[in-house]
Amino acid sequence: MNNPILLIGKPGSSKTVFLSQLYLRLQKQKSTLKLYDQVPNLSLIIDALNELADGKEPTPTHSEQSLDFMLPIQSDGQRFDLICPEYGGEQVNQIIINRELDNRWKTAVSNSNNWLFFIRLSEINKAEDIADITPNANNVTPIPRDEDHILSDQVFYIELLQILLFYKFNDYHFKNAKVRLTVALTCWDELQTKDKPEDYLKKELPLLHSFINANWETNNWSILGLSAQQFRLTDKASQDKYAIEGPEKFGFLIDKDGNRTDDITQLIVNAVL
Ligand SMILES: Nc1nc2c(ncn2[C@@H]2O[C@H](COP(=O)(O)OP(=O)(O)OP(=O)(O)O)[C@@H](O)[C@H]2O)c(=O)[nH]1
Ligand SMILES: [Mg+2]
Repeated sequence: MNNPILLIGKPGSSKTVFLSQLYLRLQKQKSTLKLYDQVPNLSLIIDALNELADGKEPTPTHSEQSLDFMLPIQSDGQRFDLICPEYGGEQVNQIIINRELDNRWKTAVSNSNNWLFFIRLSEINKAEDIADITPNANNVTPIPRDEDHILSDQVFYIELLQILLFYKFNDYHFKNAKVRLTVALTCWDELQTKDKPEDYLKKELPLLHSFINANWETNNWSILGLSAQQFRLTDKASQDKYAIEGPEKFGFLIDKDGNRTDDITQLIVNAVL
């Protein structure tokens, strides 16, 4: 049985690290989910697997790459083939620039009722808040020109969801019960918070939280924290930990109640209908 998950995330949002760590967890049998067969297209993540095993951060995925990564998964005796695209996140930026999906994305959106939405909150840009500007007669802030206009990430994510919902023929009269939406706040280790993931999103991106809450059935969406890598691999001590103990020893998930588990495959359990 095929069970396509649409993984949606901007560049640098941890897509490749997550798919690599997910594969390693499954392969080393360190999770509730298991593989029931060989993974057919491992070449898609082989460079990232090698880099992580050497304690190096993976190279960004080529923006042209857009291929499906398939994992034959077994859960409680049930088998399903998880299909998840591995692509350069620059494509997501292009969706917002062009306000449309190319054919591959159209097919992916129409085939999947499980959307896994990656947001790296440590890297978001926020719109300038007028309340933060102190008027000063000697230093008048120039009025921004049109070409200076940049979407805040919060608006970016809402626009993106609206575009995806448009191609899913969403009827805004009803709350969404068809597409299961799982928001993963990635690189959770960088946030240094004890908040529950939903509380944190509400604090950081309140409009996005309201948009999702207003448009999805309560039991059809959730927010989790994900740290697929657990820490940056920029210093020698961290690199050595990866190289000596193995990447699969690291990474964790924060469930919606704020509890931590090392079994990051639970994100898939949560994301699949
Ligand atoms: N601290 C920390 N860094 C992470 C984590 N996951 C990924 N990173 C780092 O963030 C950067 C981006 O991660 P990738 O997995 O390549 O992101 P991506 O979404 O595949 O990016 P593109 O391929 O450009 O679309 C890399 O330098 C990773 O090492 C994490 O959980 N914690
Ligand atoms: Mg990538």
